[in-house]
Amino acid sequence: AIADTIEAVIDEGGFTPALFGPDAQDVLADVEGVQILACGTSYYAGLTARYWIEAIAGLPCSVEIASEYRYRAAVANPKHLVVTISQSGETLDTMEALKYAKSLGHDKTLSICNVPESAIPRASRLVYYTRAGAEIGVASTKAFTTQLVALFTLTATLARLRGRLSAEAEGDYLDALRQLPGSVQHALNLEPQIVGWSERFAPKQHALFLGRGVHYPIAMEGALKLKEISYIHAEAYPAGELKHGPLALVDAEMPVVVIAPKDSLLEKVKSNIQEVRARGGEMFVFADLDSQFGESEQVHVIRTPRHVGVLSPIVHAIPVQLLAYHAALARGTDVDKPRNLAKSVTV
Ligand code: F1P
Repeated sequence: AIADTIEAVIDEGGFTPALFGPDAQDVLADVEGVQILACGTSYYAGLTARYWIEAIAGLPCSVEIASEYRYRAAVANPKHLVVTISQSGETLDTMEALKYAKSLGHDKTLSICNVPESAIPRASRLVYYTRAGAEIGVASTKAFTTQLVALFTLTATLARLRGRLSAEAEGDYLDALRQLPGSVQHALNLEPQIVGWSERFAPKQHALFLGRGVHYPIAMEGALKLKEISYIHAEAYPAGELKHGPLALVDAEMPVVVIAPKDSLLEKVKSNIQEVRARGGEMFVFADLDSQFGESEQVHVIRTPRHVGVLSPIVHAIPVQLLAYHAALARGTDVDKPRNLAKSVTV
């Protein structure tokens, strides 16, 4: 699915507005900020993109849960691009948020969606269809990774339009995208090890997920997937927030999943791991091949692929989703049709 999305970028010859529709040059050229609106997993894709949009495109970006946005007296800047993200394109809260944004005077609207001609893209000026194929299960999984590729593409396109993307940087990002399917395949190949972990999760009632920086939203995605399909109560925290409360929950019965690739925050994450360890917590660490981690009785490590830089959250989404999937299988829940959830939340 990711390879198809990337191929489209490469076919267009790089990060050009044409990827977002015929009107895109006009709409995107003078964008001064980005407002992202989405629910659930799509919201976490937006939170991930915020790190990219601020750092690479140099634009202010806010991300809001769509079901809340319309209850605020939001101050609209019509030069801000409103990006809705929705796998189904029919989520009512996201649609209502889009309508509210338009009523405030927002005219620059982009829908990132997986279902052609669904309601949200029809109501948007620009559309980017992710090529994830049909999501079989109710919980959004492969749509998430393709949403992230789409959002990275948007970021690089905005950066280029703003003169912030050198030819060299563009080449590097395209290379990174080309290599992404291989890294994702490597992450998928970790499945047997993840099955081993999932058996330890299955009897648990609760779990914590920790990440820092751009990997914090991936921790949130891991926690949501675990809740949605295995019904294990899970919460995600930025690792630095642990000492401000959640550490009180840590004991031998609370598995702690940590996303710890070799980025500039790794040393801080390692010290958070020590905090958990000192409280007798059992840790399950996803660490890429470049980050040094010693295993112990309390610290289990799965090595994700070599660090892929800015695209690292895309690679780390795979193992946390697989962990939820196998924990659900081990508990005997219906992974495709979780209780109380609908494929498109239209109420
Ligand atoms: C949003 C969403 C999914 C979640 C579940 C319920 O859907 O919250 O992320 O996994 O399926 O709906 P969408 O707007 O992305 O279609």
